[in-house]
Amino acid sequence: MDLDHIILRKLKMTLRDPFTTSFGSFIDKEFFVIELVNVSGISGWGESVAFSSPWYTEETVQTTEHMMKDFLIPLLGQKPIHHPDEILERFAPIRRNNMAKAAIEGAVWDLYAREHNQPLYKSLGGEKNKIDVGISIGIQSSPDELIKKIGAFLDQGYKRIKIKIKPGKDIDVVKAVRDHYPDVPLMVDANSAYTLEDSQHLKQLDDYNLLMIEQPLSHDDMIDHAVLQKQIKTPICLDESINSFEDARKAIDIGACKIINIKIGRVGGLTVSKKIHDYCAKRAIPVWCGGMLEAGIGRAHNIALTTLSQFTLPGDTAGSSRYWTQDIITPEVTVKNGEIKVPEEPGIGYKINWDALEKFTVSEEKIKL
Ligand code: OSB
Ligand code: MG
Repeated sequence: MDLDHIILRKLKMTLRDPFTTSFGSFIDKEFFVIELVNVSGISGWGESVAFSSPWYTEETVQTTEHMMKDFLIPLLGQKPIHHPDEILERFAPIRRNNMAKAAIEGAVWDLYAREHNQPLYKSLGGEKNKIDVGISIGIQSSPDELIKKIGAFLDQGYKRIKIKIKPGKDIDVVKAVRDHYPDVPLMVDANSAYTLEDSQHLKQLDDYNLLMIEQPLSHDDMIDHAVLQKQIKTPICLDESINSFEDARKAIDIGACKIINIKIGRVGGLTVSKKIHDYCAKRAIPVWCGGMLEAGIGRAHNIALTTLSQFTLPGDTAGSSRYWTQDIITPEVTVKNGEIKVPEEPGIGYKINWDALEKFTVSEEKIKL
């Protein structure tokens, strides 16, 4: 790959509705769109997923910028790259900062696929031409409000419902939803809001036939998750705790989870996502693709990843219109009968909507490689 330059665009977009988790609410989203251009003028696209505040992981929009500009882009330009898999090792001297790494690596993958005139999902070894999708719904003001929202998303065809929980908004909410929708594939996500002292409380969730409980305990406490999993029947799925291939291996080995949520940004890119996926396939651990309220470019990467065979559960990759009044890609991502059709065009398979990209760009910088 003959790289020429990289353009970092910082965008600001506003969600259609606030999204509330146990750790805070989102309405505005700032992030970077990475355009990596080769000497022939072909562009590959990546999107950073860190939020403005370090609530979900320690990274932020600002740390992403610092890492990309001062460390990762210089490493990228240091010597030639033949295949995107080399990026993981190239960036390894930089500790963590996985979302910054993944943003750049995503652009390298897209460019690689475009240079080979093939869709990104095929470059990754994906096998599906459509993917099953679910929806993640934030904490609502009342169970009635939540039940209404769920109804609307079920009408749109989403194949599983994930609801956010936190202490004080958990068992009663799940009970109300279950009473109303006895058979809907349902799961909960606590975003680390509990401790092991809550294990008897969480055990009550076993009565509601949930697909899983996502990240009940602390981001850095895999051991307690293993203890909790022995006490509850509901499968634990880890999100925040899995930041590398080694985390996934260890979590499975000690029984800290039965399912893994793979987020490209959180684990540091598509190459490591694939490695985790392949390992989970060997260990018969189902995986699904998580979301970070992405705009179209990040969403397209999630779609491509989800085509790998062990993504056997519907993920959080909803359609563009669930988040935005206007997305930065064309066509926008649409969901029909709970499925997204995987695009067959080269690279991420969607075109950049330049009007939207320019409208949402707040700053732009070109860096020669
Ligand atoms: O835990 O998966 C999470 C959104 C922001 C931060 C963390 C999470 C989420 C979601 C929504 O659940 C995923 C999406 O729809 O993109
Ligand atoms: Mg989660």
